[in-house]
Amino acid sequence: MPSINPARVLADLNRLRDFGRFKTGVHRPSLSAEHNAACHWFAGRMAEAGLETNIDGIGNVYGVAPGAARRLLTGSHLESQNQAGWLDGPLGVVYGLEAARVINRDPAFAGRAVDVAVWFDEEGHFGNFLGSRSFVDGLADADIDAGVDRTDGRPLRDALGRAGLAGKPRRRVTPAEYIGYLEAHIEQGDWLEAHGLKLGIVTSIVGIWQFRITFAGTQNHAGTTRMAIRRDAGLSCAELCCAIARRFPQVAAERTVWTTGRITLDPGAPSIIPGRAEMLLQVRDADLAVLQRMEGELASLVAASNRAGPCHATLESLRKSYPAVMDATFQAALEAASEAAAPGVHTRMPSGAGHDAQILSKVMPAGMLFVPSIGGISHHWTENTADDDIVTGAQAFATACAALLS
Ligand code: HGY
Ligand code: MN
Ligand code: MN
Repeated sequence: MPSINPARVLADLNRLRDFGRFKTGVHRPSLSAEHNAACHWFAGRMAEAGLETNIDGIGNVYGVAPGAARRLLTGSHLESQNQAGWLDGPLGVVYGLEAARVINRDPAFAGRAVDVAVWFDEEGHFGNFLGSRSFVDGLADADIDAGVDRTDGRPLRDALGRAGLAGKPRRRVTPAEYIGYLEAHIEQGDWLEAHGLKLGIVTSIVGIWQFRITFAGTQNHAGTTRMAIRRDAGLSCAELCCAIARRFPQVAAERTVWTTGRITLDPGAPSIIPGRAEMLLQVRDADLAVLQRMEGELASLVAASNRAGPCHATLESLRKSYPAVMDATFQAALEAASEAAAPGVHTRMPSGAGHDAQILSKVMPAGMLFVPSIGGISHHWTENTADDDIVTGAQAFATACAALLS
């Protein structure tokens, strides 16, 4: 079985940390200068490994081994959440590159190869898995036209143009082009660490349903407007958050989670009653029927808010990714490789985070491998994984790639 180069894996990961460094993490939003630079640097590393590289019209970065008849696709993403961690994404692309390095040039794997993809915007700065969806099922141009940066409102088309990608064709998967897709990722939770485990074989990936609820009230003076006649959009928003906190636990399943990640009050001044409020709510579960049930409950709570008044709430569905089950053969290969790399300290587990693997699983067998997150922290600049665990994961990943290509 192939042996990875631990120092090279750690060096690539730490080099990627330089692109948008923020405290001990990174701030590398999609199509930022730092993200573009990281993608170009990584394309150079793929070229050094003998892969033919290309950045396509949606910003996916591909490394393709020339001449192989039997291919395994690997990958993840290089943009980060705002002011977040250094490993969420980069771990998977570096593992894929390392597997390509130790397998593609091995005469024992003649005619077989590992390709690597860096998927654009997994973190959803502009939309819903735009990069991997573009590769898998084409992604309508209208979705790109509609994309705006959720932080600064930049149109996606403008950002693509500034990155030199305007008008470039977008690569689309062809049937049977790959035997499947394998992605490594940090767990982003504390299950592995809490149970003294080193590797997680992912069984399923949650669906993420994202909603915006907007409250229309009446902006007015905070001092002279009598309490009895106020239409305070901020208060109505807070009351819905409390109603959700009371009702959702009664209808949720065991692993259902929900988060109000952003509340915006307009105009957001202490002496002005907010005339408008907006909340972004996200619900996640691995069961489609549960997601549908939670959406129904949300609609009921919004309707109840409107019956009670005094503000009017509008519910919008912003994005829906669907749950995915990982391929059984790929899970078995990952489990065998995990047993070889870390005997007895691995487990099968669901993913509470969304990943591009759930998009790729629509058109090919897909599997995922997790490594521990220290303290279960992620989407925060303190996100980290011990070097030894990074190296163990890289070895298990390459071993699984080789087994699947054998
Ligand atoms: O939010 C997620 O599940 C992923 O980390 N973007
Ligand atoms: Mn990620
Ligand atoms: Mn993430």
